[in-house]
Amino acid sequence: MMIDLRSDTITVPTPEMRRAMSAAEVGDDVYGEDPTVNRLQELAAEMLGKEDALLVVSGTMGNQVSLLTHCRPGTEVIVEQDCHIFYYEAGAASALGGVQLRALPGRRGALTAEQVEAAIRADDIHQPPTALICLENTHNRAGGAVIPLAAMQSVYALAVRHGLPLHLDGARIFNAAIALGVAAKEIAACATTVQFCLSKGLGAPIGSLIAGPRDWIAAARRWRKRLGGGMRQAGVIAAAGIVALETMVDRLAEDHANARFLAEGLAALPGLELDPAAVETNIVIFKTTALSAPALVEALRRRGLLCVAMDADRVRFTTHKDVSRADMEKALAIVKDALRQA
Ligand code: TLP
Repeated sequence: MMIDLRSDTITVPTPEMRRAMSAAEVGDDVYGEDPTVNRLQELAAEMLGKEDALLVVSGTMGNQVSLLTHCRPGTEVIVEQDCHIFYYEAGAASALGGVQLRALPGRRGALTAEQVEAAIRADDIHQPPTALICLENTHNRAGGAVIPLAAMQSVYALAVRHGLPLHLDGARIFNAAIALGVAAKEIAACATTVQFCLSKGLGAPIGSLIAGPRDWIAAARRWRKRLGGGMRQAGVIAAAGIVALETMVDRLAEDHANARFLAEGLAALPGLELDPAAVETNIVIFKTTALSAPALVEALRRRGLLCVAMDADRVRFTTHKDVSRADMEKALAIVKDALRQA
């Protein structure tokens, strides 16, 4: 059996999710008539402290529907330079929205209010008007780093001062909430709109939600339809999402403990560099000095451990509900063996 640490997206639905899916009451969601989708959207809005929420196919669709709803072509969006919207969405902001992304270097994924303020455009016909500020929490490429509440609050206060909306890519907002020991709605309170995923650590097979003001969600619903994301009897998906929100949030702490355990073991190995104290959630990114990242990933794959290279010398391990502490111990033994033979 392979130990699969490529992503928390590889998690499979729980038996309870499967049961809920097969028993789901459904209707045509393009007419707003799927009771299970409606229940999921209400639950999501409630958990995030927003007026309304909308189910979308994926985190990428959630972020892009959000950008399309907030921005006009020719406007600019301030993002952190390693964020998913900039790095992993296949240029969608420009391809679909005609939006220009202004990427700023973050510290562990976070931007400061001063940095963002300096990037807001002046009212000048030469410049693209700033339309939106984006943050990502937890931050994927920063190793699952959590942006502290105070840092989120100060950027949000700045956005409000400038009359700009703030969109949070909270694909893993519940990991951030568990790590900070706060309710997800306290994090969401630092953003105008939020995207979060059911299909990562929470274990649902498909789906993300965007949440925000009621009139904004109404406009987002039209963008979702334009993109072909209007689903019909989507209650079969939503049913698993409800189980995810009701039963899978608190156990994320286990994934965080496994990630820290893994990080401590990896830090002790020659040829790898990382600070285990910097591992706050379920993502472990480390530097490999003895082998290139792709070579190490391949050596691990041959030994039964799957992970991903982030760039030439960094590798990512992601923990999730479908791996155990025993798998962590096996994974460490595999890494040790691969490095010994290199
Ligand atoms: N991240 C995936 C890959 O796309 C890199 C992963 O394996 O981590 N925001 C963040 C912060 C994400 O990490 C992801 C997925 C998304 C958005 C997009 O979600 P999906 O994959 O549902 O489009």
